[in-house]
Formats: sequence, structure tokens, C-alpha cells
Amino acid sequence: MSNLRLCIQKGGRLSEKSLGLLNQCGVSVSNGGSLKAEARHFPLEVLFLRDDDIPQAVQDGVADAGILGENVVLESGKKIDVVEKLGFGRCRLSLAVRREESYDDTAWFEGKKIATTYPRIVESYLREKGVSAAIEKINGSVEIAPSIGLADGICDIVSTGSTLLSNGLKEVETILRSEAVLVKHPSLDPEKDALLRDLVFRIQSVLKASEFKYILLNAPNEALETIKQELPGMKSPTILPLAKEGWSSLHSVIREDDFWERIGRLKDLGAEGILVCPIEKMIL
Ligand code: PRT
Ligand code: ZN
Repeated sequence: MSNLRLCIQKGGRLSEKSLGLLNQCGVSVSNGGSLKAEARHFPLEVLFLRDDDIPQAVQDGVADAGILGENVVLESGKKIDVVEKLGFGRCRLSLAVRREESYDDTAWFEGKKIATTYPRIVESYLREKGVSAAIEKINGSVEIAPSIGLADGICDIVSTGSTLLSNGLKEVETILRSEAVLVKHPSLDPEKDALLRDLVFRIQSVLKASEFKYILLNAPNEALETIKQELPGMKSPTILPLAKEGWSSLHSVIREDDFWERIGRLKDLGAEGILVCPIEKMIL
């Protein structure tokens, strides 16, 4: 049986999280600094590449799949399929101008020069807005372009915004929001396709699990009905009698995002001894 070949970023922002995700999926890969590594417990070979080289490698079939930023996928214009969003490496691609400029809308960029590493995305965005501007492709330190007179504005990846701030720039338009994605060659042979589907299934169970917590609590029996409404769980909560007369233990799952709000309400409803545990995998 042939191995599935997956490329991930070598020595960049997404490397550690990509390896971490594979690990959580029970696919352990050690990055010993070489270009290639074989996974244990899964027929997978990992290739470590610069993120910019991943779309080409996947399109050409040098690799079957890859993990990289959606921004790089879109900029590449290569024929590859996005299979799954992975929930890490979140950022946005934005236009920015000098802080002192008075900026109303995209018409500001008419006839101006924009420095960016993402010419293709910027061009299509401006075309859609009916603005014509000169695009200067540069590969690094885009944020210094306006201060050295190379451009009037820039388009770059923003995460916290501190790089823009410390270079005297302000973010004026968000062109797209991006995160790490799993991509694949558009026509994998059936054997490899089955392996990829297995990997995607594992990834989905890990991602799903990260949205929830497992919760256990004790409550007096008369409070159970109202507490149950707060904790619907996957199907319905498990309720077990406690050795103490008139009390029960309730087990369920709770969403991570409104967790603290619900905990407050559960306490008000009479819940005690609340335990909350992480969930590793969740299969619905
Ligand atoms: O060597 P290689 O070509 O593989 O790596 P790279 O230098 O091209 O990319 P890398 O490792 O910097 O980023 C990989 C991917 O991480 C990007 O394609 C994005 O999808 C994602 N990502 C998430 C980011 C950021 N956050 C980010 N903050 N990529 C870059 N940045 C940079 C940005 O370019 C700017 O210089 O961080 C700065 C802005 O950050 P803030 O926090 O100051 O706003
Ligand atoms: Zn890169």
C-alpha cells in the first residue's frame, strides 16, 4: 500500500501546530530537521516545505495534500481543493495606509501604489471595487514600504495589529480572513483518497472536541429538571443517583464558548461539586 504524502510548513508559524494536530490524530511525526519524515501508526509521509511551495507541490502531485494558510492558497491560484479549515493560524489580509492620511473608502487608492506579497488577491479585490492602483510585489518587510517612499499603502497579513502600529500605519480595509487549511490534489487515486478521508475524520473529531468540555455536577433531585435544560448534551445528559438520599450526579457536555455564563446559572440553580474536563476526541 502506498503512503499518503502530506506537506507542511518547514520552520514557520504553522509548523508546530500542524505537527501538533497530526499528533492529536494519533499520527506521530518527528521533525528531526530533515525534509522528509515517515509517520508512525499511519501510512503517511510528511514533506517539510516553504509554505509558498506547497500549492505547486500539491497541484503537481508531488504531494497528495498539504497544510498551509488559506491566504497562500488563494494567492497561488493553483488548482487544489480546500478540504477542511483547521482553526489555527488565524489572521486577516488587510490594506493599510499612513496613520495621518484621511481615509474614507477604497477610492483613496485610485492611482496610488500598493506594496504587497499578495498581488493576485489585491488585484482582484481592487477590480471588484472598481479602483485602479499600481501594485508593487515585495517579498518581505512590506510594512516599511510607505516610510521609505516605496508605496502609498500596503496590503499585508495582520494578526494583533502591532506591526502596523509600530510602523505608523493604520488598517483601513480587511480583504479576507484566513486560517490554516488542509488542501488536496483534485483527483487522488482511490487508495490515497481513502487514507485522506480517514485523516480528515480524525481531524474533525479533534476539532469538534476542542469546542466542548465534559461536565460533571451534583444537584438536589428537585433541581434536576431545570439544570437539564441548561445542559442538553449530545443527546441528553446522564443522570446517576448519589449515595446521599435526594441527590444525583449529572454528566454532560458543554460548549466552550458560553461555558462561564452557563456555570454561573448552574450554580444559581443549586449545582454543587462541578467538575469540568477537556475532551480529546468527539465522534458524533
Ligand atoms: O518560510 P515560509 O515562506 O514558509 O514562511 P512565511 O514567512 O511566508 O510565513 P509565516 O511562517 O510567517 O506564516 C505562515 C502563515 O501563518 C501565513 O501564511 C498566515 O496564513 C499565517 N499567519 C498568522 C501569519 C500571521 N498570523 C502573522 N501575524 N503570517 C504572518 N504574520 C506576520 C505578518 O506578515 C506581519 O509581518 O506577522 C506580522 C503581523 O503580525 P501582528 O501581530 O503584528 O499584526
Ligand atoms: Zn512563505
